[in-house]
This record gives sequence, structure tokens and C-alpha cells, in this order.
Amino acid sequence: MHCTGKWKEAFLEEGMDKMNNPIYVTRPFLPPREEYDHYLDQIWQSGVITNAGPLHNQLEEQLRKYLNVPYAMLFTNGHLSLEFLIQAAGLTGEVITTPFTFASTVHAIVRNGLTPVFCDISEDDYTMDTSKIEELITDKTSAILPVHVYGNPCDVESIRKIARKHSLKVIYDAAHAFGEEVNGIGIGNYGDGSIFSFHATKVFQTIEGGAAVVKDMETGYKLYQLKNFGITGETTISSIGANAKMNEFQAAMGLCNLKHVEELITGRRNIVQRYEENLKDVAGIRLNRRKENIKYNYAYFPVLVEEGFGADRDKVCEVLNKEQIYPRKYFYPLINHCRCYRERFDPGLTPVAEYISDNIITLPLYPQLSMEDVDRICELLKACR
Ligand code: T4K
Repeated sequence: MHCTGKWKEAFLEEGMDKMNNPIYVTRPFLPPREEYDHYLDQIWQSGVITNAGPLHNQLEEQLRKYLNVPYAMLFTNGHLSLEFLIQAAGLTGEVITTPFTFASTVHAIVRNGLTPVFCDISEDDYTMDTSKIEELITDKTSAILPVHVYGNPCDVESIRKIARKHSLKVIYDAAHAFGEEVNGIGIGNYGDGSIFSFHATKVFQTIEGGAAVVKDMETGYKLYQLKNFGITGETTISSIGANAKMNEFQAAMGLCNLKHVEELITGRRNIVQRYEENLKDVAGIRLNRRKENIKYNYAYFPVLVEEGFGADRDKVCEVLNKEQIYPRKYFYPLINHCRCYRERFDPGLTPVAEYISDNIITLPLYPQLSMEDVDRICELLKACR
């Protein structure tokens, strides 16, 4: 068994396998019921269900330690943590970002009244191509906002050097990078701040949820205010904030899941290894190249279906869908090509991102997935040729 423990048995007993269910790109991990019930009892006793309650505060502190960062602020979802982090960091004008991401990244920039400038990505790991950043910098640029897409850490050292040379801020969208380390350092320590997503589809989930992590107390305090309407005292409102607080039910889920997260990451790693064994020598299939000195979280398993394969990405999806297997085309279409952006902002020249977006597929990956299903998915994929 690739992932052990009581929860795995409970999952199987509850009949997920028996039901001959469709296989989705991911499934959330749900902790054993008694573990969640334990926290529900506490909520019923305290009568506090939101507004920085005791479970919220416990989770915030535990996550700060787990992520090994100076300050961590919980949010009701990852997207709002990014919107507010951009606001708290005081970005202005243009922000250089990647088009190869989920809509949230660019929405957060634009919803702050800023202009996204799209930088192409690297063929190796699909993160921002740092050799193309400097040519996009203008006198209006205030920041670089790269994404550790699929949990592939960006070239953080090159980004740091460019940012320092041009006095730019760096905010990382680390929605996919929960618990990762680069050179032994928690990934949230790079740049001026980062955000993580704890959505149901993520490595660590709090139903919906997210966190912004920062190095300085001043920005941390701004975030703390902004997510609660800018309120700083019973009769004081100091800034124009909104409502983005994580509630106690979400925090309870997080407290349960944090205890299992290392085991879940190991389970994911075993699935990824099985995929790699099955697919590594298949002509026309390109797998994600991993770097040294990274602690990965195995958030996604992207596969590039190239010309030499004999069938295209859409055909692979079609064949798998017929068998009730639902991989996803993350991230297609590219954000700079979406209707809401293409008529408003310069889409830039991002040919590598276009190519990757047109040919990538992310295969099902979650710790509860059986090795037999991984093998079956690979056989079906290979048979598309
Ligand atoms: N930045 C980046 C780079 C991101 O990728 C994201 C979110 C964000 C920022 C914003 O973070 P959040 O505000 O979401 O915390 C999903 C997620 O909703 C989204 O969180 C994620 N990225 C994005 C990449 O994927 P969809 O529309 O593809 O999700 P959906 O509902 O189709 O779910 C995918 C599959 O997961 C389903 O086919 C079945 C399974 N599933 C899903 C849910 C919600 C379950 O089994 N149970 C569930 O409860 O966006």
C-alpha cells in the first residue's frame, strides 16, 4: 500500500473504491471524523465560530512554525490573501507576472487597479523565465509576481537579484507550494511575501482557505487589519479593508489535516514515482524535470504531450474521459488570451507559455489513488498512440 494509516482504511471502508467512482484530477483528504468532532466539541463549547477565534489562532501559530516563516496570516481563501497582500505591499502601476497560472493570480493584480505585464515561462519547469524579466521593466513597474506553478519553485535567486537591481518588490503566488523548501529554507521566506492556498483541491486543505506570509511585522499588521474591515479597535477603523477571515470550522479542518500532511505528501510522492516509472521512456511524453535541493510537495503531475507521441493532448483527454478518468488542462487557456484580458491589456509575447498550455495535461494525483489506477491511467494514455 502506497499510503498507510487509519484514514486510508477508513477511506476505503467508506466505499470510494467499491463505488467504482470516476477518477478526478484530485480528491480532498478528509480526516477521520472523530478528529474533526473533537474540534467541533470545542466550537460548541466556546460559542465562537469566526473572527479570529481560538482554533483560528492555534492554526495560525502551527502553520507559522510548519512553514517556518516569521509572520503568517490566515484568510478565507488563497485568492483574497493575494489580493490583500498586493494591497498591503503598496504595489503601483505595472506588475510583471506569468500567464501560465490560474485566473486568480492575474485577477488579484487587476482587482487592485494594477496592470499585469506578461512574462514568458521556462520550458523546463513552466515557471517565469527569468532571462525575460528585465526587458519588461519600465518606470511604472513596482513588482514581480511569479508563481511556483504545480509546486515547481521559481528561480528565486535570479528573481531576487533582478528585484534588488531595479528596486522592485517580489510577491510569490505559492498557492501550489505548501510546505516546500528551497535549499533547506521554507519557500515562504523568499520575496517580500507569499500566499498559499488551502482549497479543497490542494495538498493541505481547510475546505476553502489560504494564508499570506510576510517577513516584516508592519505588513503583517496591515494584513491583519485589512482582512477584518480595517478595524483596529472597537471604535477605530484605520484602513479600507474588507472581510476575508477564516472561520473556526475551516481552522478545525486545518488543525486536523496538518497532523497528516507529511504522510499525505509521502503518499503523493509514491504516486508520482509510479507515474514516472510508467511514463519516463515513452516517446513524445515529457515529464516535469525536478531540481536539486528542493523539498517538493508533489501537488500536481503535469505531462506534456508532444508531437512525437502520435496523439495530441485533447485526444488523450478524450480517451481518458471515456473511461471516467478526468485529468485537467491546467492551465489552458492562457490568462493573457482570456476575453476579460486580451482586449484590455497587452498580452505580450509568450510563445513558450502558449506551447505548454496547448499541450499539457495534469493527471489525477492524490494520496488515496491506488497504484492499480495509476497503472491503468498510464496504459490508457500509452494506448492513445
Ligand atoms: N493562485 C493559483 C496559482 C491557484 O492555482 C489558485 C487556485 C489560487 C491562486 C487561488 O486559491 P483559492 O482562492 O482557490 O484558495 C481549482 C481550485 O478551485 C483552485 O483552488 C485552484 N487554484 C485551481 C487550480 O483548481 P477548478 O475550477 O479546477 O476546481 P474543480 O471544482 O473543478 O475541482 C477539480 C476536481 O477536484 C474536481 O473535478 C473534483 C475534485 N474535487 C473538487 C472539490 C472542490 C473534489 O473531489 N471535491 C471538492 O470539494 O479550480
